Amino acid sequence: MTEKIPKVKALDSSLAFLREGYRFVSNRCANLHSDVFQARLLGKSFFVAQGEDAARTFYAPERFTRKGALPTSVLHLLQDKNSVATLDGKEHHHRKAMFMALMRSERLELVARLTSEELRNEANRVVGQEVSSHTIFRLALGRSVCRWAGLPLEGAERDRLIGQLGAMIDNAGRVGPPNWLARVRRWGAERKARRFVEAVREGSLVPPEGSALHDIALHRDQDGNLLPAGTAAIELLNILRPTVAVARFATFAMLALHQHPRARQRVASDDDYLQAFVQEVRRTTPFFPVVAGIVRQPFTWRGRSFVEGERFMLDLYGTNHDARLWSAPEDFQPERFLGWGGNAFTLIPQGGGDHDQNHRCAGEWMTIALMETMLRTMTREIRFTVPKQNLTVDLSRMPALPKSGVMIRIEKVL
Ligand code: HEM
Ligand code: MYR
Repeated sequence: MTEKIPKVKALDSSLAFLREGYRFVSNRCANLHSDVFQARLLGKSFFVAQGEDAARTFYAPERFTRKGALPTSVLHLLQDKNSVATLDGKEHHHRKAMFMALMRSERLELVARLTSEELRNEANRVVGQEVSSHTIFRLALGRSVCRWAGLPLEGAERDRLIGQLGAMIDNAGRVGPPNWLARVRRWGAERKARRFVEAVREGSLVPPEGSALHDIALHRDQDGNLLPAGTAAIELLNILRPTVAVARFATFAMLALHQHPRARQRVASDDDYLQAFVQEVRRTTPFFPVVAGIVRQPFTWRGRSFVEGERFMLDLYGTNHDARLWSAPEDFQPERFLGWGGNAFTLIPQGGGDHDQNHRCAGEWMTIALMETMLRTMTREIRFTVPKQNLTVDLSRMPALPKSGVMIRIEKVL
C-alpha cells in the first residue's frame, strides 16, 4: 500500500527543532497524524520518523551511512571524524569489535566497583553539605573511568579532564560560541589522550592488559596497522566522555527516587525492581534525542522507494514515549519492566538493533551496570535528604537536566 508521506510546510525547521527540542518530532507527528514526515533541517530534506516500525527500518544492517549525517557542531564534540560512529561495513565491524571486547562482564564488574568506591569517597568529602547530584556523579564516574581505562592521571589534572569531557556533553546541542568554546576544551582532552596513546606505543607507559588505553592504543585495523594516533585518541575519548555522561541518567534517577518515595524504598531492597527502575529511567530521560543517517543501500518502506543519498532521522525520545508501545508513556512506572522480554526496537535511548552489526551504543551494558551500582550505593549506603528546589526539566534544552541539577544534602555514608 502506498501512503503519501506528509511534508512539513515550513521552509526550514531547524529553529523549530532547537526551540521545541525533544518534542519537535512528536509535535509534528501529532499534527500530521503520521509517524513519519518530511521536513527541511539545516537546508536539507529529511524523512523524520518515530516508533518501532521506523526503528526497524532505520536499524536494518548496512542500510544507512552515518558519514555526513550529523551537523558538524554535534559531530566534533561527540564522535568526531574517523571514529567508529562514522564507519561503514567491514571497517565498522572490526572497530566496533574492539569496543565490544571492553564490555566483558569482568570489566563491567570492575568499573562498577570503582564507581561505587569513588562515589562513596566523594560523598564522604561533602558530608553535611548541600551538593548537586550531577556534579558528584560526574566526578565519581570520571575518576573511576580514568582508573578503569588505565590512565595515569590524578588530582587536579584528572579533574580538569573530567571538566573537558563534561563540556563536550553540555554543549553538544548548542550552536555558536558555547559550542566553539567546548571544542577548544575538547582539543585539550584530545592532546592528553594522544600523549597517552603515544606513550603506550613507545613503551614508556604500560597500562593493564584489557584496559581501554591498552586495547585502543595497540588496536590493529584489518590490514594489521595501528590506528593513526589522533584516531586512537578520539576513540579513547569515546569511552571516557560517554561514561561521564552517565551522570545525567543517574541524576534523572535521583529525580525519580525523590518523586516516587515508594519506588525508592523498593529500589533499596529489591534488585529485580532496581533493574526495572534503571530501564524506566533510561526510557523516560530526555538525553540523546534523535539519530540520523543517509541511505546507502536503497530500500522500500511504506510503499516508497528510498534511494541513495536520502536522509532519515529516527526519533529516539519519541519512540521511548510512543503510546503505541508504552501504556501511559509519560508516567514513570518501573513495574512495566518487571519480566520484560526485551525488544531492540522499542526501548532505544542508546540506539536500536544489534550492537555488533549496527551503530547501537557500545556502552549500553556499561551504562546499565553503572546506573545500577550508583543507585545501589545511593539508596543503600548513603543517607541523603532533598532540599526544596526547582526541579523543572526544560524539554527544549538538549541535553536536558533538572534545573537545579538535583541538589541533595548528604547526611551520612554508611
Ligand atoms: C553510540 C547514547 C553511554 C560508547 C551511541 C549512540 C547513542 C548513544 C544514541 C548512537 C546510536 C546510533 O548511532 O544508532 C548513549 C547514551 C549514553 C551512552 C544516552 C548514556 C550516557 C555510552 C558509554 C559508552 C558509549 C558509557 C562507552 C563506555 C558509545 C560508542 C558509540 C556509541 C563507542 C558508537 C557506536 C557505533 O557507532 O557503532 N551512544 N551512550 N556510550 N556509544 Fe553511547
Ligand atoms: C556521548 O557522550 O556520546 C553520550 C551522550 C551525549 C548526548 C548528548 C546529546 C546532545 C544532543 C545533541 C542534539 C543532536 C541533534 C542531531
